[in-house]
Amino acid sequence: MKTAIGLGIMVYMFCFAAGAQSQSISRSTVALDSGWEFRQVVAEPHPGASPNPSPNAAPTDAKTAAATSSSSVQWLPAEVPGDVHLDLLRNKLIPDPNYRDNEAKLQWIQDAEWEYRRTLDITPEMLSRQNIELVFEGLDTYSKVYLNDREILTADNMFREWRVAVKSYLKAGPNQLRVVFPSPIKAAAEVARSDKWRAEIKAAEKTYVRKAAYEYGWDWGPTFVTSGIWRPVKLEVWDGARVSDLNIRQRDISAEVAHINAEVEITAMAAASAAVTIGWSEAGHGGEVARKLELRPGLNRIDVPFDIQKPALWYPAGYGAQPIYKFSAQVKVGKQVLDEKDVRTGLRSVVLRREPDPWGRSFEFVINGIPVFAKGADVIPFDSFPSRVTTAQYRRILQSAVDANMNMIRHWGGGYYESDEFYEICDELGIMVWQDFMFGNEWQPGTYAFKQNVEKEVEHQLRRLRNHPSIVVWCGNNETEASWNWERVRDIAGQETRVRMWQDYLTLFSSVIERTVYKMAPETPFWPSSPSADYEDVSENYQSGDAHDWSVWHGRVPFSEYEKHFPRFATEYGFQSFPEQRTIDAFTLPEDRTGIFTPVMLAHQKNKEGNSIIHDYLLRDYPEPKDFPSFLYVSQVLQAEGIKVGAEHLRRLRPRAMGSIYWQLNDCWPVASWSSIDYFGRWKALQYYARRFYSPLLVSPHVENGSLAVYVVSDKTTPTAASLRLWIMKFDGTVLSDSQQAVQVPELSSQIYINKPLSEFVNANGTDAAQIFATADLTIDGKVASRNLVYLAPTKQVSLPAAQINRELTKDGSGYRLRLSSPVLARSVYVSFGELDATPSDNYFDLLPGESLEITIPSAAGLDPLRTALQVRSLQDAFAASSPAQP
Ligand code: BMA
Repeated sequence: MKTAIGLGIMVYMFCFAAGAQSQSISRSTVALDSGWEFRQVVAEPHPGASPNPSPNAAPTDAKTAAATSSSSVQWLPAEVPGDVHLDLLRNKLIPDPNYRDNEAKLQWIQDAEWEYRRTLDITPEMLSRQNIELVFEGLDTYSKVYLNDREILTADNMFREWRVAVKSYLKAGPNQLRVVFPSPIKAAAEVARSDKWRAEIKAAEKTYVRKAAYEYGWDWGPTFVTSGIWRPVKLEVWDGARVSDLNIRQRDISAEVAHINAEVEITAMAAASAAVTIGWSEAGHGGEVARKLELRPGLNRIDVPFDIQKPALWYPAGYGAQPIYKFSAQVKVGKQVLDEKDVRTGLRSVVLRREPDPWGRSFEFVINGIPVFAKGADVIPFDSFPSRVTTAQYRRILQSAVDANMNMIRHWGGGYYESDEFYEICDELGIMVWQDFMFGNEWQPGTYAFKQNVEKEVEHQLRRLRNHPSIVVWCGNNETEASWNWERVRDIAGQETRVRMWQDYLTLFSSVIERTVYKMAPETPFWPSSPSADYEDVSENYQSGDAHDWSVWHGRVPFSEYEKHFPRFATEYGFQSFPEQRTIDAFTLPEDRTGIFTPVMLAHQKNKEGNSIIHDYLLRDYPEPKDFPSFLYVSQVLQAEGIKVGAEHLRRLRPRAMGSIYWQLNDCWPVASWSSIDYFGRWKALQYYARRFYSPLLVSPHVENGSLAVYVVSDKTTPTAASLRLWIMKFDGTVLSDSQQAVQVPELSSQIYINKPLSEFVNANGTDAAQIFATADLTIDGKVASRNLVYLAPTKQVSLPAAQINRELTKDGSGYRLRLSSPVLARSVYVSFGELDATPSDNYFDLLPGESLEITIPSAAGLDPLRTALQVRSLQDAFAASSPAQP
C-alpha cells in the first residue's frame, strides 16, 4: 500500500518483516570501559614535610591508614564506569563505606586529588577516517582530560555528555588518555570565589559545580563526595555523516490516529544528496517514510511528519498495556548507508489539567483522555555509588512499585538523572515518572556561566530522555522555590539583593529551563518546582499546585492532621522507620544493636532528631516495645499505619486530590529512613500496606463527624458491581453487627456507601469503643478485592488481647504454604524466617478472630530449616506481657 502525504513524502505501509540492511554503516564505536588505572595525586613534598599525602585524613584503623599511605599513590586497577570510593574498596584500601561508622573515616577522600589513565591503541586504519570523537557519557565532576599530555577538556557538570574531536591529538600506536579530578570540595570553592555576589546570596560553594547534591549528605544519606568516570566512555569513528539525534515528537495522539513528527539531526562532513528513511514497527506491524534531502556540511535538521492509524496506545499500569514502538532513522547516500539510529517509545497523550474548580484549581494528569489518580512514592538514588546499581536492583525496586499498585514515581531532584535502563523499565512497566531537574533545595548561583552550563545539561538530558513515554512531567527543581521563604534565604540583607536573587531564579528556571523544555519536548508538561502553584499564592489548604506536607514528622503533629489538609496533589509526605533485623545485622556488630541510640545506629540515622521522633510518635500510640527487634517491627507498623491515614485520605478526596506520592520508596544505603523498601530491596511494612491502600478498588471505612462512613474509591474506567460487607466485632470474635449490600461503584469515583452513627454500636448495650473494631470487605465475583479494618477509639485506648497464632507450614510445589489462624484479633501479623531467603506473598496483615488465612512462601530452603526459623508475631507480641496490653 502506498499513500502520499505532505510535500513529496511517500509513506509505505507494510507488514514489518524487513531483514537487516546489507550495506555497511560507516560509524563504529569503540568502548573504552576497560584497562583503566587510578591513583591519588600527591604534590611533591616539601623537604621535611610529613609523608602523609592526605593532610585532612584522620586514620583510625589499619585499613584507613593504608589508604592514606603510599599504596593509593601508586597506579592501581580501576573500573569504569565507577568512582574513586569503589576503586579504593575493590583494591582493599578502604573498609566497606556502609559498615558501622566507616563513613566518618572516609571523608579524606573528597579532599584528595585523583587521577585515572588508560592507553588507547589507535590503528592507521582508524586515523584514515574523517572523524574520531571521544565521548564521556558522564564525568563526576570537576576534571581535566589530557590526551598524550595535551589538555583536551575541562568538565564541570556531572549531568552533561562531553564529546571532543580528538583525531588531531592521536597517533598510530599507543596513546595515553588521562583524567584528573582535583578535590571536588576545593574545585567548587574556587569556582565560587569567582562570583562576586556569592557572599550576598549565600549560595553554597558546592552548588557552583553541577554535581549530585545527595553526595554531600542528606537526611537519609551519608556524605561520600566522590570523583570518577561514572558513565561509559567511548570513541566514535565515522565518515560522511552521523545521525546525531532522532526525536519522535508526539504532536497529537488518539486511538484513531497518531500524528507524529520524526525530528532527525544529521551531522555531515560535506554537501551530498541523501535520503532519510523513517521506519516504525510494533507487534509485527510497521511502516516506512522516505524523504530526500540535500545535506550541507555541519548540522542538518529534518522534520518528517507522518501518521500511524489506529495506534496501540501506551497506558499507565492499571489502565491498559504498554506497547513499545521501535522507530529508526536511516541516512543513505546512493546505496551507501551512512548511519542509522533507533529509538523506542510508547504513544500516549499527556495533559496536566489545571482548571478552576470549586476548591481552587485542579491538578491532574490526563493520559489518553483518562484522569489518572497518581499513586506512588518519591524515588532517590539507589546507591551512594551509582555505577554499582545493577539491572536486577532497578527491576526489583520498580517491579515492587507496580506490585504495590503504584502508577507514578517522582524522581527527586537531589540525585542524578537515572540511566537509560531505569526509564526503559518504567516504560515497560507503565510507571509514570515525575522527573525533577537535578536541583535539590539549595539556592543556585546566578552567574551567566552557571546558567549556560545548566542550559547545556538540560538540552542533553531532554535529548537523551524525551522519547520515554513514562516521563509525564518535567519539573524545575525540588523545593528551591519553596526555599525562597526559608530562613537561610529569607534573612538575606538588602532589598536589592533579594530582587536580584529572585530575578536569577526566574531566569534559570523559567527562561532557561522551561523554555528549553518547550523547545525540545513541547508535548510534555512542565512544572516550575515541587512544591509549587506556578507562582500563585497558596493558602493552608493548598488550593492549587502540588504540595509537600511535612506537618507530620518535621512538624511533629499527629497523623490524624493529614485529614485536615486538602492538597490537590501530594508529592511528598512521610514518616521514618527502621529497616528489618537482617538489614541492620548487615552493618552492625552485636554491641551496636542494644538499642536505637548506640553510636552506630545513630550513624545510620541522618535526620538529627530522627530516632527520638520515631520513639516519641511510637509512645503516642503504643507502650515501649520490649526489646530491640520489637522496636524495629513496631517502628515499621507505626510508619505504615501513619502513611495509610494520609494515603486513604487523599484517595477518598478524589477528584479534589488527584495524587498521592509519599516520601520515599527506596534507600541508597542501609539506614533508618522514610523508605518503604530498604537498601537491600526488602519490603518494609509500609510497602505491604501500600499494596492495600493503593488497590484500584479501595474500601476505606472512616470515622468522621461521629459516624462510621464507608467509602469505596475506584480507579477503574468502567462501573463495578460489588458487594460491600461491614461487620463490627469484639476482639474475641463476638459479632455485634453484620450487614451486606450490593453496590454499583461508578468509574473513577470516591463515594460513601454506608454511613452509620457510632452511637449505633458504641455504648449500645454497654459496648466500649476500645473493645471493638469494624471490618469492611469489598467483594467482586466472590473474591475480596479490598479489606480494611478500623478501630472505633484512638489506638492508645484500644486494648488488644494477646494473640496465639496457629501456624501450619507445608510444602507446595517448589515453594511452601503457610496457614495461619487466631482465636482473637491479631494485628499486623509479621512472618519472618531469620537469615533464610523466604519472602512471604503477604505480610503485616490482620488476622480476624477465628479466620484462617493462607499465604505462599517461595523459597529454595528445606522444610525443616524453614520450620525452625519461622517466627510469627503480631502487634501484641512486641510489648512486655507485664505492660498493660495497650494503656
Ligand atoms: C523532603 C525532600 C528531601 C528530604 C525529605 C525528608 O522535602 O525533598 O529533601 O529528604 O523532605 O526530610
